[in-house]
Amino acid sequence: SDPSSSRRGAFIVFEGLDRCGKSTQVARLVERLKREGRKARLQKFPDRTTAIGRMIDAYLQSKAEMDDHAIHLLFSANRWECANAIKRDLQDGITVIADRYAFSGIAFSAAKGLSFDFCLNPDESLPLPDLTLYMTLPQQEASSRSQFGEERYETESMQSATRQQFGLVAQEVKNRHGEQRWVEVDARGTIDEVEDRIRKIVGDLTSDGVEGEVGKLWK
Ligand code: Z5A
Ligand code: MG
Repeated sequence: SDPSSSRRGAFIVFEGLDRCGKSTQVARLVERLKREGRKARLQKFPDRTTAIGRMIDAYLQSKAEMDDHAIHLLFSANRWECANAIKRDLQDGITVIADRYAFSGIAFSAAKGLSFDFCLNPDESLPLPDLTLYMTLPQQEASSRSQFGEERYETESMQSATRQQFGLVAQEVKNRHGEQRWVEVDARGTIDEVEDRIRKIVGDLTSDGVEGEVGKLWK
């Protein structure tokens, strides 16, 4: 029998502060996998196209105000409405690459002052990423990239508070789910240089798939 048939797609998440190049690299990775003949798809969070996503979009563009707890729960609900499709695709052998996920949810809301536990709980049992790539870039380099500062959280004080919270999130992932699930990527340099670093890190996961069930976040 073919051993590869029992393997599912990998669930890979890209995280990091603003303008570090997540969307650029996620698009490159999905394109490369497809070129190589693999099944892969992109999942953006927030997904601004759903009804909940449109409320989030209005909030981020400061066209709507919302209590901090309420917007936190909407970001989480936006992930839950996509969770079954992610699980089904992984079982069907599709590699799912997410542009942000629950870790942004915790880091940004905790940076505003909500309790870490409150921030973590609504995402409990969501599909567990097999690998999270946390892209790091010094703040001055991020601020100098195009369009920084257009949305609600794009201020230097918010970004530095969020950076601190991402450190706590990383620790939580490593403690609960193992060191290997959270890897830092240096996001400095050209787009090609960063792509190369990422290619080396994701190599086996995207070529061989993953054995076993999709895990549950924070369980
Ligand atoms: N948020 C939250 O609070 N709670 C949640 O649960 C979730 C999110 C999921 C919107 O997210 C906000 O929602 C975000 C977190 C919060 N707020 N903040 N801050 P978003 O993902 O929709 O944000 P975005 O508008 O897509 O921006 P971004 O993701 O921060 O940018 P990026 O994807 O990391 O960067 P990029 O678009 O790939 O690149 C930015 C620019 O730099 C662009 O012009 C590129 O061409 C350029 N670039 C990229 N790579 C390079 C290199 N290597 N060198 C030079 N220039 C480069
Ligand atoms: Mg982006």
